[in-house]
Amino acid sequence: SDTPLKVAVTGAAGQIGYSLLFRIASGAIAGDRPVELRLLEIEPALKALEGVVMELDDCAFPNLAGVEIGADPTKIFEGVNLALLVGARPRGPGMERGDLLEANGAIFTAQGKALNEVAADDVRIGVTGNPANTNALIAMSNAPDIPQERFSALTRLDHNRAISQLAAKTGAPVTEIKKMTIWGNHSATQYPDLFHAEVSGKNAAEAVGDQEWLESYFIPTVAKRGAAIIDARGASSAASAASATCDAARDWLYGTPEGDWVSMAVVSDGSYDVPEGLVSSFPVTTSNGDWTIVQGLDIDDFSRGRIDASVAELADEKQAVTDLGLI
Ligand code: NAX
Repeated sequence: SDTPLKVAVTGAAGQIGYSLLFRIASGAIAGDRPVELRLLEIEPALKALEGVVMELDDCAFPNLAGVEIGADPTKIFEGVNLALLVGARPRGPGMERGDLLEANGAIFTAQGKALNEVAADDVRIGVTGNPANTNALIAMSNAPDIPQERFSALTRLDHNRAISQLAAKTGAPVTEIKKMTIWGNHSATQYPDLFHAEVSGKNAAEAVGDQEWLESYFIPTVAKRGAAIIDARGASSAASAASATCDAARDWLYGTPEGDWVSMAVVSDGSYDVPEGLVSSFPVTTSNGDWTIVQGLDIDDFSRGRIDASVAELADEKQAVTDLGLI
């Protein structure tokens, strides 16, 4: 189609935005289809955002059909087909978890309501800003007219990190790794699952054949990769988060390849005993803009314990935002 895909990005003047906007404008989500960018920021960041827009102009991207910026979500989200909610309130010094949830609650209730009011009928909403799963739950709960299936939180970066670690361990190229799964919360409790993944068509856990590596190296390395990057870089992951945000949106809109799946945090229908209504990461396939949770995987006791622990954390966050009156 030649009609531009209207893509909103929030927190557009931030670190992730500085990588994400250029990837979207050069086709990482929609390929050759033109895109129109709608960039939301808070007032004090609009000047910096103007500078980023100057740079977007200077790239002369052939498929960038237009850019609009502003601080009012009901203007910026008008008619958008895809909304990437990246901007969030980071945890500051001395901030308790309740303060963090409350600060983000204010952002995601307002954005959920604005999307409900003005987004296109076919809108898909991807949440990258942390705490991503619970922010998605808040936005979803404040947008009653948008089907719940249109909301998702990003665990694709964790998924890609897990693929990369498995590739390094086995010597296989990343293209030979299929059916990776991240379960649960995008947090240190997430569970990257090698028992259903494949390396060159073989079961990954068997191909690795090293439960000690899986438990003591692989899982913590994937789960704590964000902290390792902050240690090394002095700033949190940004280019890789932007890349994963594009991967997730592209696969959601255009479908997963035959014989593979991806990880997305989506509203649970009770699959795998994850309580209905929690936004939790699952293995999903996508087609025509809709996702389906992969069914029928055998979950052994080891995996069950890991999934339950992460899901318990999500239930806890849900309770906290319920108590705050955010959902
Ligand atoms: P930055 O602090 O660089 O940028 C965030 C931007 O959001 C700022 O420019 C800020 O002005 C803006 N913002 C704040 N409130 C806003 C609002 N109400 N409306 C619009 N914009 C608003 O953070 P950055 O490094 O870009 O990270 C963004 C978010 O992604 C953070 O919450 C971060 O924790 C999260 N991440 C999520 C990841 C994931 O895999 N799900 C990985 C990377 C990243 O840590």
